Amino acid sequence: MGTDDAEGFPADGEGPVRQIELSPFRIDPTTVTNAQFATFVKATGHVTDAERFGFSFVFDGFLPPQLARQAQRVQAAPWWAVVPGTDWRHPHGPGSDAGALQNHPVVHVSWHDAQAYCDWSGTRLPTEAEWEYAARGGLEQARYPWGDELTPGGRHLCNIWQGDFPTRNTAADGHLGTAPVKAYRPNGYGLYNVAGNVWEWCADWFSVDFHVTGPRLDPTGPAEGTSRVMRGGSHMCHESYCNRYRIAARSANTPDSSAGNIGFRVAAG
Ligand SMILES: [Ca+2]
Ligand SMILES: [Ca+2]
Ligand SMILES: [Cu+2]
Repeated sequence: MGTDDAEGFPADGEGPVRQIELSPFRIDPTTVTNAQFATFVKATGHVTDAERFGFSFVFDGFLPPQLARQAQRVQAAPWWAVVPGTDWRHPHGPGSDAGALQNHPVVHVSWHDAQAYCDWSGTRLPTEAEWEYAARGGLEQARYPWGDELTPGGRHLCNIWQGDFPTRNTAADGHLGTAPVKAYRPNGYGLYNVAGNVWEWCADWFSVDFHVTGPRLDPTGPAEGTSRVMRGGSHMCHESYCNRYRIAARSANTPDSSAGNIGFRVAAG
């Protein structure tokens, strides 16, 4: 687990490379889809954090011009627009519709929403160590789930950003925003889109250094924290800005946060 890759971000706590032992577990080949999340909401009446707060974060390139002009921005990352009326059913703001995206990952779901889905479905979020073990697909210390080269033979194997971030997305990989959860070929363990498409919530609290001296057997992360781990990168990741589609890359967000590039996959056992 972990990396000392020269292309990595040591400040994120990607290293050191360490030996981890995990008990057997199961993990879903795909992230949870809009169709699956709709079944959950229908059964439980669950109201997501984005719906309670009345807004979520949308990449401004997906907004109609008028909404994009009006929207408040995240100062440090102005391509993120704060858009009222955005939620998992309306992923690109009010007036948009996830109806045509049934087999795409559900987005605008917080860590709490993901937990609620797990409670209902008798599953759980993977620990960060489980996620990484599964995402590696049996390869040892490879940079990506399929090897060390991003586009072997010029072929795109995951959904990230091509062009100039954040102004021009050529979608050379076939997808401007999210892709269907089974797009591209799976890794050695049969998991789809661990790299790119959407960030995936993990169970652990985030820390940049807890793991350095932390448990090596079934690690579950620190006992407390302010943000939850997200792994895998998303359709908005570009090598010029954030190459966190590498398998060892890490990120985090507060557990009530949601955005158009964050989803989750479930585990069990
Ligand atoms: Ca793409
Ligand atoms: Ca992913
Ligand atoms: Cu990124």
